[in-house]
Amino acid sequence: MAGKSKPKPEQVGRASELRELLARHNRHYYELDEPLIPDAEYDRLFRELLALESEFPELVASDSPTRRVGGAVSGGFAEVVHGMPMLSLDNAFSDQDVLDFDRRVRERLGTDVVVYCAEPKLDGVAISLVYENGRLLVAATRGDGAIGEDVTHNVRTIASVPLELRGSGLPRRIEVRGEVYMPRQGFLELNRRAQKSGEKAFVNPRNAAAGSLRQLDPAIAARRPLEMYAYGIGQASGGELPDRHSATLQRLREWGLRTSPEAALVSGAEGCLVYYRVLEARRDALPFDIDGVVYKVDDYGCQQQLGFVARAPRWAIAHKFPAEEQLSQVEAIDVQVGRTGAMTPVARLTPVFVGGVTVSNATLHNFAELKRKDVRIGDTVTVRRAGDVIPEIVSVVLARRPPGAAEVAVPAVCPVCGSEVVQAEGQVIVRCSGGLVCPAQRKQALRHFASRRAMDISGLGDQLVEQLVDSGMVKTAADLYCLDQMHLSALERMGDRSAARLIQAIDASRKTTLPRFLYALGIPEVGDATSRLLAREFGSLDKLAAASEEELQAVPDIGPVMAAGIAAFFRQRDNQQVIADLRKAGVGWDESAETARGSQPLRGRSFVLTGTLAGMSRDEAKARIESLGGKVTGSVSSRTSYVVCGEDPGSKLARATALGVQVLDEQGFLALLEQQA
Ligand code: D41
Repeated sequence: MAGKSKPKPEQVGRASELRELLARHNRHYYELDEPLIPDAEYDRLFRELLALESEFPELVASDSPTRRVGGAVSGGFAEVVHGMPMLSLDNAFSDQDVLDFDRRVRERLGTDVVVYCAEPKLDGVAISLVYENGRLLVAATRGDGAIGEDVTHNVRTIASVPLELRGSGLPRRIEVRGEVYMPRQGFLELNRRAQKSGEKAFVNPRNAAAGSLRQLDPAIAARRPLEMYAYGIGQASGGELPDRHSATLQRLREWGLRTSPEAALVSGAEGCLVYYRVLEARRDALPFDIDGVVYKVDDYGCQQQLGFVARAPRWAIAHKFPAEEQLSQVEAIDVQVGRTGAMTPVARLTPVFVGGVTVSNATLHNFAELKRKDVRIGDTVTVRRAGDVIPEIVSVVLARRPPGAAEVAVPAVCPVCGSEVVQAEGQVIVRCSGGLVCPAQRKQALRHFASRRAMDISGLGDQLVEQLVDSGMVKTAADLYCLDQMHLSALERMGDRSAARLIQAIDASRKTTLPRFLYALGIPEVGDATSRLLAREFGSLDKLAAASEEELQAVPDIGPVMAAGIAAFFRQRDNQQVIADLRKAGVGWDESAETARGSQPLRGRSFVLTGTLAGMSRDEAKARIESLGGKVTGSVSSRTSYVVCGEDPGSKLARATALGVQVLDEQGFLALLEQQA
């Protein structure tokens, strides 16, 4: 039996090593607000120790990190003894973990189906608010669960924390439990400001929230964009309380506290998992970071029956999303040459599962960034992949740097074509000066030309571009239109059928639109929104090509740098030749259509507005949609294109989610409008 066997010496050693490691990471996380490793790595160490201790109970030390909930009190703040301990939550990392949790709950309760209250797990700082006779008396962090730090002076500055509760049925004294967090937008602005004034940036919104709460000067906290959601109550006396968690949330709302609008009752493990999927799909659209879902048995009678184990209630569990940060090793640092010659260092990583996908490359953006982050070959790094954003290296774990880890310098010549490397005065970007002589630039230009939002030539994938350029068959985009079936079929791995399909796709791309064509040309700095703008303003390619820098700058949203870039592009002989060749090859568009179509980009799309937008009134939003040809309707149906969701949305949001209608938050909505402008 496992319990009877003795731990091997290396297991005893490992347990003590884990205890020390965890204690150190706890200190960095809770007291210094500066974690050294990603949460997922911490969780792994923690679980390893937990597993060792449960196999060999004699390894459990009284000061083991597994016996404590959270960090110690760091000093500088008064201590607050919680009326009821603030427990932590057990974690579920898979569907199976949730099924097991639900089975345990059902077995203990002896029931068939359990009703759970599911809510997002905010990634912030747990807080306890003591209200006496309806007035905020004390606000404290969780601390070690039993004793927290008095941060009342800072919490008082948070607008969504009422200083006074309203309504009826208030207990004489009550502990409200919740999470203080910093919305993503506010976090980005805070870091932008910090960077400008040369201060240190925070690693993530949670650390920014924690750092703000431990300020001694409340004026600093007051300037930080903090918010709070209440998710439960601790000790309460002198009043009647509801008998279910969901009713408590309702009551908290009535008293003027903010609770998560996403909280919902679900039935059984099945219901939990559906809720999880829906919320995971919306994760990026939420204005704040969440790291999972919390399921709580709704009925308080059942909660009581289930009780607690050492650190956590048996009636609740946190179902974590795949971690967005993981550790990996840098195996090499390659230099990629882009469409405009820009050289980008790219880290080749030991493959790691992060944010739901396996990542083996991470861009370092440019050499200045490489230097700033001081990433070296052999380093252990924190890799982050959030949503559909490209993976990036957040930081190096310096403690794990191997001796002799090599730095990577700016190459003296282009690694692809050997051309000279240039760096313009005051610019961070290092470029290959080879232009279309450089096969790397040629390949990127072709990929861009064929991409979906440009000429949309399906079948012209990366590998084919590689073959076409390396074989010398294609030098410029115009050469694509001279390819024939015979030549293509001669390429390796190219069958007759795919060759025929590709020829057809290239042929079909001849008939295009001016904005697509402009975008496809790959003019520096000109994305697809600017291409549409230029097409609308100038109406024809010839007029645009003939425009002076002054005329270009007269267009709203076109600045001097972009105007100079556009004018220079059309002045260049090689570019003129490629454009002439493309037109000779039959690439064309209906210029008369540009102005008419351009002005109504949202035609045929319908919008439903719900909740309050921070930046504009409902009438204003409606006017902007309509001015772009879109329609605003009052109710959500499967034909609705978008639901625009502001603060405190109504049932329309739930309906949109149920129908699978795309939901835009305020940022998403503004981005959409901007795209059309
Ligand atoms: O949103 C959260 N971070 C959250 C945290 C939540 N929605 N509910 C929570 N419920 C609990 C119990 C069930 C123990 C009352 C929690 C936490 N605890 C919690 N936060 C930090 C440690 C534990």
